[in-house]
Amino acid sequence: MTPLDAQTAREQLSHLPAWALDSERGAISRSLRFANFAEAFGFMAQMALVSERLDHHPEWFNVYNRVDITLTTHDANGLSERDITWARAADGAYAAFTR
Ligand code: H2B
Repeated sequence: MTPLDAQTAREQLSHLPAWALDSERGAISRSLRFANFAEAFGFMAQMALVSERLDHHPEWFNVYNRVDITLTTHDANGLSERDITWARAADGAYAAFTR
């Protein structure tokens, strides 16, 4: 898989302002907060199905109502279009939850 070039990555990320870029690693990350554990885990269950559909999987950490997410494409050794697609889907899913 081909990684995004730096300019394309920056352009794509301008539409994902909540995500922070680690350009050294070629990864983006975002921390989400939910009302409680059930909501956090509901989000994760929803995004687990999306991950299977996209064949793209997050690095994530959950404690109670918090989900920390890092996206990178292991096959590209950096950021790819799939990370952008996943981040967009996550932003959409998260918008449906109340904090
Ligand atoms: N997820 C992520 N984040 N990066 C990958 O390179 C990747 C993946 N590769 N999910 C997929 C699965 C690959 O291992 C399978 C075989 O398609």
